[in-house]
Amino acid sequence: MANINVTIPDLGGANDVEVIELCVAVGDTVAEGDSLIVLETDKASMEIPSPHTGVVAAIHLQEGATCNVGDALLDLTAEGEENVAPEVDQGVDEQPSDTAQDSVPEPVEEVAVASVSQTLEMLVPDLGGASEVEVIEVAVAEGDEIAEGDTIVVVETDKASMEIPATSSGKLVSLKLSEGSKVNQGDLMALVESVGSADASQSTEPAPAPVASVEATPAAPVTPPVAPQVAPMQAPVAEPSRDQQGKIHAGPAVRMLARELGADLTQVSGTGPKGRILKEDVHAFVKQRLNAPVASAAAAGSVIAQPPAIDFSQFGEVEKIKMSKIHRLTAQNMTRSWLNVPHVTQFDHADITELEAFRKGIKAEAEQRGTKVTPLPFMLKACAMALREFPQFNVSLDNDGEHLIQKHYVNIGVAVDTPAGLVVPVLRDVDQKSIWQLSEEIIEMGSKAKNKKLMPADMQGGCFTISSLGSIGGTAFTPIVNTPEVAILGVSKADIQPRWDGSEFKPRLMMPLSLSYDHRAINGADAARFTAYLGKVLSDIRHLVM
Ligand code: CAO
Repeated sequence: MANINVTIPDLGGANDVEVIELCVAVGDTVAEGDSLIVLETDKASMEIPSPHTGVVAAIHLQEGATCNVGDALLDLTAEGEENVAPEVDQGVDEQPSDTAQDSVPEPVEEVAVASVSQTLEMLVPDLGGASEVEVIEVAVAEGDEIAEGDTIVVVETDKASMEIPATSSGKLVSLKLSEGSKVNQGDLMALVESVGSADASQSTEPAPAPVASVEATPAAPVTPPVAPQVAPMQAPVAEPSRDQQGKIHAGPAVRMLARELGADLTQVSGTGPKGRILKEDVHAFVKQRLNAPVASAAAAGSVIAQPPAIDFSQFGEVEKIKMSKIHRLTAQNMTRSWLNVPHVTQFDHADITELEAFRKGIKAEAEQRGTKVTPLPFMLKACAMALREFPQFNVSLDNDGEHLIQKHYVNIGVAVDTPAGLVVPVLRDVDQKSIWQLSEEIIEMGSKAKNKKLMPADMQGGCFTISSLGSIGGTAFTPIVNTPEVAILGVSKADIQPRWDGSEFKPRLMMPLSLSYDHRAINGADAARFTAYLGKVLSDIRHLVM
């Protein structure tokens, strides 16, 4: 008989992680791999599997307790084994032992034994909460020698396509994904044989996820499963940011069920202890969603007929081209916003003559700093100030239809046109950043967008969006509100125009502004004040430092 002290494994750097479920009791017989407890961090819930078969002799953690790596979890009594010490470090300098490995729930790599060669598992990294993400391209083949940073696959989420790079170098011995596969965080992508590494304890795992059963907390989907013919929006899309939603309390089985049914857990009310979401809650939510829109749409008589299908080949040669996923989802998002949000667009001009002179004056300094300053960072800064001045623009409509969610942070998205489609990376805390910082971030985000390097987190948490067509042309346009935000600023090309100064016409550089807003949240007078304020700040950028 042997006593095995099972400890908490590496939790991917998370501290004070909550025990949300005990899966065993004292006296239970557990098999290797059986779940012992379920932990929940801000980002994921995870089951800790048993490293051994045995009988639970004592449990050291209770539901609701918090724990850290190395904490005593429970004691197992196993037959025919020596006493087993808690987990020890598995570096190459240590002599790896079965017992040491046994206290780790599920190793993410095969630790090299008296050698520096190892087979490493490459897992799908954090996809910003997105699940069932489609692999649209596989960039490597089995047998390839790959270097750290090489693209392994390209995946496409609701918001962007992105390349997933190799996290170490070596020979790709097995590829576990193919084009069209649907992947989640933690899925096995590939096995890589790394020979001659100086440090065999180094893992290629992108995020040091403790076990294979880690489930990313699903963020609110960008596109909920709503047909374009929905009734007037009674439940606006939840802000896809975990910060605003708070933690979702649900076990892995509930999360899996929600994924299978396409239910957005951020919108499900939990009836379990401490508001925990149960399977019944997911079923009730889905049932309600299946009934409600049909009934209300029909009642409102607002079902919109699809245009009839037309065979265009009768008029000439045609070609059927598949839309990219981003393109399809952008189309759905635009339709949903256009149909649900009562849009109004306020047009105005900002006199940027002095701003432009200042911008030209700092061109040399910008070059020295290795950056470039366009009018956009000034627009961002001015909008951030306007959002502070007019907080009614920095809200989202709550799902209950009775509240507004007032945001006290100022994150602004910038629409970027890429060959793969329209994406909106979000710049954080714009009100706290300098023009230099914003210029650098715009360039970085624009380049990431065009090179498919944006991660979902880069596109979440926006309060307001700027869509700038200023480098292209046009005098005005009517941008569509990027729900759940309530306003978007369209910027067109600045042009010299004659302005009357009271005694004569003067040539002034005028930048056209087109502010579209959700008339449920904002009234017309506020919109006119907002653009007038932008005009004031941009015409005399000393206001930007006030
Ligand atoms: N009026 C006049 N000129 C403008 C201007 C404006 N409103 N906005 C930008 N410009 C000028 C810039 O000053 C720059 O000229 P200089 O080199 O002489 O200074 C030139 O246009 C090009 O600017 P840019 O596009 O490189 O940089 P930006 O900061 O304006 O935009 C980014 C950055 C990432 C938004 C841009 O690269 C991009 O992708 N633009 C596409 C716009 C788009 O797709 N919008 C979405 C439409 S939504 O359907």
